[in-house]
Amino acid sequence: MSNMTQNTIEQNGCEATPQERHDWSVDEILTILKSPLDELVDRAQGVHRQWHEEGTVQLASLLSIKTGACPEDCKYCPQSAHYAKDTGLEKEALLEVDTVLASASAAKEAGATRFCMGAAWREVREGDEFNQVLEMVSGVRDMGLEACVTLGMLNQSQADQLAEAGLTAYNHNLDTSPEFYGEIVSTHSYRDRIDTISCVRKAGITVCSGGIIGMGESERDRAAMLQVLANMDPHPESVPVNSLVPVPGTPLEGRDPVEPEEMVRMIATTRIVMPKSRVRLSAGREALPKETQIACLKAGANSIFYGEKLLTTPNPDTVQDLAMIREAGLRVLEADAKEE
Ligand code: SAM
Ligand code: DTB
Ligand code: SF4
Repeated sequence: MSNMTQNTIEQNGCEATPQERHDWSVDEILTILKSPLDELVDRAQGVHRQWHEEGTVQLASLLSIKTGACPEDCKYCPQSAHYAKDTGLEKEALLEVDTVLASASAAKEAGATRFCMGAAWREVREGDEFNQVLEMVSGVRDMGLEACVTLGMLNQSQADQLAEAGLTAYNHNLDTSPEFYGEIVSTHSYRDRIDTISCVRKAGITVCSGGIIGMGESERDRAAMLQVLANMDPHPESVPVNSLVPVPGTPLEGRDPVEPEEMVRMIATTRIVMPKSRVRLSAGREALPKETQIACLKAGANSIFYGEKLLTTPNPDTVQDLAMIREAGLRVLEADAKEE
């Protein structure tokens, strides 16, 4: 351990996370999640400073490259065909490669360093559409951006082809605890999610995996999801923490909104148990006061989705986001200043 790291640990007391652990128990994580808010945030800030001295926030832009008509029944998701007659979401074909690359270029112009492409697929199927996605990935990489895709389940050969195309990261969220998953999705299993993540890892692509709070899960479920993620070795390089966007027409439309404090708690706990990962303050920012978002950035979030749309729902204004980052005393991560 360097002297500097040792000093930082001493300054922050014994609660720092001196090294990454992969043996967390659910109870340990739950205790952290439920600890007094000041203590929790202090501890997360200490860990954050210890591992991310640079104080930067990554801007990741999102684009839905294939929208709607997904055969899966994820109860939070506006893109599921099961709820289409109630959400009114129109099905769209896969976007053209040029259209996607124009959007990536605009995101880069606006300051993003990562470009994430989402398809409402249950799973990847090889063929013309997958080949077009491979072209999108290499085109985005050629622009000097990190490329992430989220395409549902995949097998090893498909993961290897994405790696070959230069993919930086694959997003596949666990979304909640193993115990609660069946309440939210019945058309695929938690095991399926883990298997896809293993293929991504074996292909040498970085893993982006996190979840959603506010779906009716307990605090123990939140801790249990973090346990599964934190006990992966290595940890997912990026961990999106979404709060439910309760889209009218989905079965979860009537859920109580997530209290701002719960988001701060979830971000802080994620930072403590996965000290090195990029923790992304993800969906749900439209409903979060700016002060809460700043509290999340200070408690360990170091990435946001940037751009006025997520996949199908709105996201905050970019000018306001840049002002918020400045107000938090942080700066935007620049293209060639990667420190992952
Ligand atoms: N079909 C792929 C899959 O399920 O992995 C990729 C697309 S899916 C829309 C990606 C993620 O978006 C989900 O795992 C979930 O975490 C998030 N998401 C979808 N709808 C959401 C909502 N209403 N609120 C918050 N997060 C949501
Ligand atoms: C993630 O964890 N959140 C993003 C991204 N990964 C793909 C998606 C959020 C979607 C929110 C609902 C929508 O806009 O459709
Ligand atoms: Fe939505 Fe993905 Fe579930 Fe399809 S698999 S319903 S796109 S979350």
